[in-house]
Amino acid sequence: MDTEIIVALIGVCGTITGIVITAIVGFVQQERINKRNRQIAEKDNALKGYKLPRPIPVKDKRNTILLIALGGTGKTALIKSLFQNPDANPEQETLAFDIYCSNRAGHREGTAEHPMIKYWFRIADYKGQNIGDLIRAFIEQQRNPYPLLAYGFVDSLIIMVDLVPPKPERDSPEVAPTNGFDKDRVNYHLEQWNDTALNAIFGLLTSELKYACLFINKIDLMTDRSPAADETYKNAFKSLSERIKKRCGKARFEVILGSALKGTQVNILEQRLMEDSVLGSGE
Ligand SMILES: Nc1nc2c(ncn2[C@@H]2O[C@H](COP(=O)(O)OP(=O)(O)OP(=O)(O)O)[C@@H](O)[C@H]2O)c(=O)[nH]1
Ligand SMILES: [Mg+2]
Repeated sequence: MDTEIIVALIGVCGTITGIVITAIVGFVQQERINKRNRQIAEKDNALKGYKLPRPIPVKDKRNTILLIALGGTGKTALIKSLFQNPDANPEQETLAFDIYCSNRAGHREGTAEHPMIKYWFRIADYKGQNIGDLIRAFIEQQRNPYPLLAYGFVDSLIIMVDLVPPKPERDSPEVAPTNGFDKDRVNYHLEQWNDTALNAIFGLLTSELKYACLFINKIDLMTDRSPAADETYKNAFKSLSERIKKRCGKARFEVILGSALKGTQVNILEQRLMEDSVLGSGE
């Protein structure tokens, strides 16, 4: 064979080998980069899981609610009434709160012209008497992947008070209806939900809060339900409602006079919770 042809063939072979080696090196490098990116994305997702609430489908709506009240005010009765389930059981029990989960079908934006969607309610029933326990349990929650009560994702706050103290023992006779509220009980709520306590509660919330409510319970025990009497019940808690309102920022705030046991005005609360739900992001 001609020397020139041999040289040319060697040259072509060299070029092809060079191209193949470059392609292999490029491929290996790209694979390394892809692997690294995958690892970063996995880590990111894992970290997100520590910050985001449990995912729900994009077309559904969610409302995560913090419910706080002194012992015997009627929190558990309210949850049962809201969920229309006498046996509502908490999905998660913690030191300071039980978290109840419930789904409800309803019109989007709350009115009939909108299509039906699924609402996901999660209610944390604060069972402690000590706000320190509440804060500790809230922080503990954040250590769970996809916490049920994720910081930055509490949409609603219900502070519940009552007009009459609970019966002293579970088997004591039912409290009878009365003409006028119990001043000592009202003062006890006002003392307990002072500025310091409210600051601690609102410290757990962010500007994501959409709705806050002061639910004045046990209205069924008031024999006088004239508009003037209703006004006096609301006025008894005026200083507390003002303290809450001033901390609400852009969130809607209202006072509801109702009865968790009889279901009075619970439908209004439920309507608000649907209206102030947020769309799922399918995280
Ligand atoms: N008459 C009347 N009684 C109520 C109402 N809501 C709750 N109760 C009664 O008040 C008592 C306490 O109610 P719960 O729902 O257990 O109160 P709670 O806030 O969950 O109490 P703890 O779990 O001890 O913190 C029970 O005997 C209820 O039947 C109400 O609207 N009207
Ligand atoms: Mg309870």
